[in-house]
Amino acid sequence: MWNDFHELISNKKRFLISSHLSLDGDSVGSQIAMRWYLESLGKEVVVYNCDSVPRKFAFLSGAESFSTQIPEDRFDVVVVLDCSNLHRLGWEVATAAPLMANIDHHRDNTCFGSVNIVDNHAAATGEIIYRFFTEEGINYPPFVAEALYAAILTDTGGFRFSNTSSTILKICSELADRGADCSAIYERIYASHSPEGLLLQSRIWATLRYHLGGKVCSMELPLSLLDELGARYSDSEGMADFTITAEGVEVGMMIKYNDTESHFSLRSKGTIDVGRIAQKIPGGGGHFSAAGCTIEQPFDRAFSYMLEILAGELG
Ligand SMILES: [Mn+2]
Repeated sequence: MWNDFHELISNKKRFLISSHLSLDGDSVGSQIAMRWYLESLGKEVVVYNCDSVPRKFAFLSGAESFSTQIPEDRFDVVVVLDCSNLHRLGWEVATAAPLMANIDHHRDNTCFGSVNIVDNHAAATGEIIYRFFTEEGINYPPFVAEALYAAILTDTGGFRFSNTSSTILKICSELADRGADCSAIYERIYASHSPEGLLLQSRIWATLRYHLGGKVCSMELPLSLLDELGARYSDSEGMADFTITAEGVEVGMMIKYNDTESHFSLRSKGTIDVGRIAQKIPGGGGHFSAAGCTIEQPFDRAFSYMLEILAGELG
């Protein structure tokens, strides 16, 4: 599987790495690891993303060099990580380089690369990169182990989701042996907030409502609240996971909206495939138990449309 990748990168000099909008722990960690790997081969590497690194992942060594300045140069190869389709990148990547590597674990990946390394059984793109390093006998430094650990930690919801297997725990055990500080990483990602960020979360909690006989739970974030409180978009990250924590709830949704569009983060406890539901909306998609889509409608209309879809699914 990696032979094509080796062939793609051999004799190439200039690389661009990029990932999806709203960077998460997996996209940040995977990009740090891939950057280290390519640089260790003597390549020139730029990491560019539309969005900046969320505050809680900024402690990861290597994240400080991520750029949000759209690159004007041409590259030999673009490496796209953790991104199921090019739309999710949020920028026009096609002109940046003639060749593209696509490394991802989303099952709805559209295989848009010149080389596609897509393993939908992997819990995180970080796990795919870990396997690559392990199979090749690559000896990576502690900061890379830390980045890969953060990638897996966050894509398993802090080892809560059903993708938390014994294999994943063994991988994380090795990453800890290689220098990932599990307790410090947990603290930085899950237990550190800005005062404004925590206030924002309290306002989001206050919007919690149940629907369809208690089978659906929702929380909302009007994006104007960010300015009002001086909080950041990334301060709300991870809150969607709480929408499925009440007993009896089968589908949870967190809706972030402005006047013209409404973004839904969907969560499922296991009976409903929210990835399939998100795919009903153009540009939407994701995993069985966690997915997202944007409806280009103001909140009220988008919300009742989504409830209608869910009513059909839940019978
Ligand atoms: Mn991921």
